[in-house]
Amino acid sequence: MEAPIGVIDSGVGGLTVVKEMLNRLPNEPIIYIGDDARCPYGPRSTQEVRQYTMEMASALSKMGIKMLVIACNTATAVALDEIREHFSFPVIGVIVPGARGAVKASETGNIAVLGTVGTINSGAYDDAIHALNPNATVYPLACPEFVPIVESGLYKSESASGIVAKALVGLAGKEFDVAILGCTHYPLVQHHIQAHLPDGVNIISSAVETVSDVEQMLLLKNSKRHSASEVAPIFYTTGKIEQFSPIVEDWLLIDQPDVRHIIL
Ligand code: I24
Ligand code: DGL
Repeated sequence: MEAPIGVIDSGVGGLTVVKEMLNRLPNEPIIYIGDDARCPYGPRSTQEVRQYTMEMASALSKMGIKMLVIACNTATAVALDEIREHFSFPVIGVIVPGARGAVKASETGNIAVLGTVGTINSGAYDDAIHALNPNATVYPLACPEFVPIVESGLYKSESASGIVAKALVGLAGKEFDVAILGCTHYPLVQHHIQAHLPDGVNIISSAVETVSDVEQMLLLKNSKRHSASEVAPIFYTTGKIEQFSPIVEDWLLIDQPDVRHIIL
């Protein structure tokens, strides 16, 4: 099928999911919308996040997509069900895949979840984990400091390590063998997170796990694209093209990416 897969996010963070998709499903065309003008979603109200997510999904629906991936954890946490009910194409969020990866990887059933305030307050990861393993114990931790560390570029410096260490004190004394990176940005501070978690804790990235679900859904719906030529992804931003493009170039290693402005 030639129709593209739509991917939406509060900004550029969803490019962590796109990166996995380009690696593992290189023949699938992608249309991405990043709502940079209203990023971050993490501190916003449920109602705002639902409305913004619906606006992005509607824009992609009009362009014609065969599937939608909500790459943003905060948007998935509060808007997935509503978006699913509203459209006829399959909709995949990042939370169930992340939860499944964690439940599979955990021997003890004790799982830490790191995310934005919106994601953690929604309880969506707790629900998804308990649906898969009713005996699981979940330790949720909101880490509102982490998105700003990445977006300021501070994640590359050693001072980020201290900020991460301080946040993770919230898990002190808890016993868990798996931690979920329940936010698009956290793979960029994964080394700092790993360094300040107890030895042997396995880190699961929802971005990585999600692509398995996308692939499965393509097979289930028999909607995998057959031609083997690669199609360049199209990126829309509600923000500034000249701020979005360098991040795409840097992160996805695409020269002169097709980045366009969109008003929602
Ligand atoms: N990373 C993210 N957001 C940013 C950033 C970053 N600036 C530097 N890096 N800025 O998210 C957000 C501000 N908006 C304004 C509107 O236009 C878009 C940007 C994480 C991205 C994860 C893929 C650091 C950085 C980078 C390149 C690649 C990855 C990365 F410069 F983290
Ligand atoms: N994309 C968001 C998430 O995965 C992080 C950035 C934001 O707060 O908007 O939760």
